[in-house]
Amino acid sequence: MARRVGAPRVVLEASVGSTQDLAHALGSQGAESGTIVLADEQTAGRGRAGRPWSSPPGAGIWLSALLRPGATPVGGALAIRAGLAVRSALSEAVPGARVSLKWPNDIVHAERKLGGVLCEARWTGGRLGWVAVGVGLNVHGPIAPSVAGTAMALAELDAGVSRLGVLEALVPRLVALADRPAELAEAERAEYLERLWTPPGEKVVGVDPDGALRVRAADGRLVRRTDAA
Ligand code: BT5
Repeated sequence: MARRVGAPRVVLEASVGSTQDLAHALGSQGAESGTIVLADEQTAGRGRAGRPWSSPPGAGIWLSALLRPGATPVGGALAIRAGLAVRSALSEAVPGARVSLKWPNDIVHAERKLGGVLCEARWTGGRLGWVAVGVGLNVHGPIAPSVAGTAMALAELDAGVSRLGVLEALVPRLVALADRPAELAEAERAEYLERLWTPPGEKVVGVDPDGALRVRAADGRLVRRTDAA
């Protein structure tokens, strides 16, 4: 599996609480950057700010990448990049699906959520130890009733989608994120804006090198949105 998806090591589990917890445990044991944790099911998958992430068995890709970035990413730069990596991987592996990003890093199609990204850093003595980059993607479904109104699966857009096909495109892109500079480059910011879905009425002016979104509010003020929670 590791050879197939282009990772130094892949840990495969039938069922876990959260792949993030397993990635952190591996991080504390010295596992190398690019180690991937995959589970068929999560019983306590989580989103940002402690929100729950529904992860039924076989329904999607529930993955954490353990990364040890050479340069400590500023603000939400890594999360923005991870979203871009997912979108780019999907355009290669699921060409029938047109997906966009919703700030900071939801993967959406026509306002419905296909997936999300959760970055959790662990620090030791003021230095970045590692980051667990969690990616949840609804591939085949089923979608849990609790999110049925807002979520969808890739198979609704392309019946031929396969989890392995998506992983082959996605994992090398995630592993490579450890080698990126601290700030988002101009080209990444431009790509992000090009792929961004914004709610009607919202005027996005730009994205900063730390991933903050600059939005023109209704009263004309410029707002810098950094709160990814
Ligand atoms: C996210 O959080 O979108 C990040 C999700 C990351 C999940 C991955 S799975 C592998 C790894 N291990 C983990 O434990 N987590 C990561 P957030 O933006 O906070 O969105 C959470 C919200 O999305 C919830 O409050 C629901 O409304 C909705 N949601 C929950 N499960 C969903 C699903 N399967 N599909 C679409 N929406 C969902």
